[in-house]
Amino acid sequence: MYLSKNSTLLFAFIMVMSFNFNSFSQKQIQNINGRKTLSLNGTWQFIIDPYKMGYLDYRQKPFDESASGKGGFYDNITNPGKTKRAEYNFDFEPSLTVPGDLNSQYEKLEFYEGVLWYRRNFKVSLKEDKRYFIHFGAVNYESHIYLNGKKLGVNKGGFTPFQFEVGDKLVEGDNFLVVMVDNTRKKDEVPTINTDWWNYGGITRDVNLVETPESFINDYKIQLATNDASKIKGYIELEGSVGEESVVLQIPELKINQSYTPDANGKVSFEIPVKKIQLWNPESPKLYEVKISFSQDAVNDKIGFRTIATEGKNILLNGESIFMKGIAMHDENPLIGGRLRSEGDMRMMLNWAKELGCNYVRLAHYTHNETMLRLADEMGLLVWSEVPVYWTISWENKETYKNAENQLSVSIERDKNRASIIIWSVGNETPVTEARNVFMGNLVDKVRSLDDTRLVAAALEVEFDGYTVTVDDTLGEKLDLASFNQYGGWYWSEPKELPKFSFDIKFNKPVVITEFGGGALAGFHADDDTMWSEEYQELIYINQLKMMDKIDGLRGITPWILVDFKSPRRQNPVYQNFWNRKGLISNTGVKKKAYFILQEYYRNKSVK
Ligand code: GCB
Repeated sequence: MYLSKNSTLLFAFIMVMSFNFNSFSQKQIQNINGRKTLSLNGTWQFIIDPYKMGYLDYRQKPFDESASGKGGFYDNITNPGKTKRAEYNFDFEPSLTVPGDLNSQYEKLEFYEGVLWYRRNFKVSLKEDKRYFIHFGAVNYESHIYLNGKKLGVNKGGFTPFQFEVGDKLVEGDNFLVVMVDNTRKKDEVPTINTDWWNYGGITRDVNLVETPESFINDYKIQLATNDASKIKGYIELEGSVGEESVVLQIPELKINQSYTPDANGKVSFEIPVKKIQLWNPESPKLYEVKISFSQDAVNDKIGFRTIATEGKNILLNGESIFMKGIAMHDENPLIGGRLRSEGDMRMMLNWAKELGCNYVRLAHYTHNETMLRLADEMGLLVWSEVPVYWTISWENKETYKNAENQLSVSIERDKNRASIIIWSVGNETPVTEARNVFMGNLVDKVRSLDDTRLVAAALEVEFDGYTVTVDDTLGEKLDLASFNQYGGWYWSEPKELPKFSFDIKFNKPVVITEFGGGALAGFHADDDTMWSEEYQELIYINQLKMMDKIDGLRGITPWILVDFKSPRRQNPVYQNFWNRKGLISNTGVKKKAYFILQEYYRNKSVK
């Protein structure tokens, strides 16, 4: 085929656009850990590239947008050995452990925000009748993926999974996977440049090579019908050509064993009446073994069944009003100052929450690891799940919206079978403007179109006038909860003034306080008038809890926050040293005085 210069450029352009498109919209395989996988976790060589020389030529033009898609440094990295003038060589470079952010693994990377290349060699033995996918649990923030020197695509968004089908690019025996990751903060991205958490970059979650049959079970949703415990409702989607075969759904303990014939698109939808079902709840988090199969493929899952709804000022879990004893947390292991890496790390966090007396956690401010949600299912913790629409997003920018919507949709797609998740949050502390109302209002509509079995909320802000705190953000009208952050005793007023405050909440909805708290350095003791002392934080908790108990319709709280967490905004050299000290537990695992105040409150608080 002859290509003119223009058509070559056009071709290159289409290739680049299609990379973006692919990674932004490719449907995820449900339940990756239930599939046949080769883990690509472990040791990856890395090259720091602060000038992005592996990607941009000396005129700042991306090599992969040039007509040939080739260039010296780029080739050296993505396809080593192809050029003589080698200024990069993975073989002699140190390594990073995957999963794990890059900042916590080397001192010189602690503050790094920029481009870094990863490489991992692996061996496969290919089977004729199989399909192969490379699946990333999350890479922060923008990543370009290359397999054996060929570009698979680009992904944006640091907390959600993505995948590529790679059968045509894998070779028998030795293969190598290269990832360019860039965690540079940018104004129009999600999140934007300004956050109060560490911008941990890199391949932070699992990488897997997934092997499936030619036709396979791609996706399924198996949950109770909306607020109706008398039937299980859902769908199964097959990928590939399946013809007239039947798909079998089994939940042995419920004596469910149903066969369905998929429609022309490989989809079956069902509603199955159930009588004696043990509903999932925090006291008894019953999970049922679920098996889906057809002639070529089978997958198992553990799924809990519960309903969630609101009625006036009540939150009804399985039809009964509940008080949610919660705590907020980041996806960070305080003991290393880095992202949570293993199931053990995640259990430590959730065990701390259980010990505090919680039945509920707010997983702030972005999508957490899938394993975290599976543990919450198993341990009996209700979950608030959020997307990083945080503070000042570029509300007017259409690409920013698309990106936020994509992160939200992928998160719902991944976690829709988790009984623990009862609330999808579309953002945190966003300033009220017309453009923001449209942006976030559209996100609310999007959630409702994808999942009508859960509540939709956002952490709103309050206004205060004298001793009155008002909640009347118009976005609240579209939400299921009157949910907001308030920092009485810390950012406004002194802890001892708290008893004078009262709330004016304009919505007849359940009130959920998504944040309150204050900072304390563990081990620093003084009187309760001295900021940063454990006693000051303790008084905030004593007075906040008394104040909030007077709120009509208070149905849950998630104080900020379970453990101290790293933040570049928190620089006080005596008390903070780059840690936000609002934790009830320190970064060395020491429980502060306020921890025991909240624990006592939860012990005495009825869940009804
Ligand atoms: C907030 C934010 C949270 C911050 C916290 C603080 O309102 O939602 O991300 O870390 O305040 O410590 O100021």
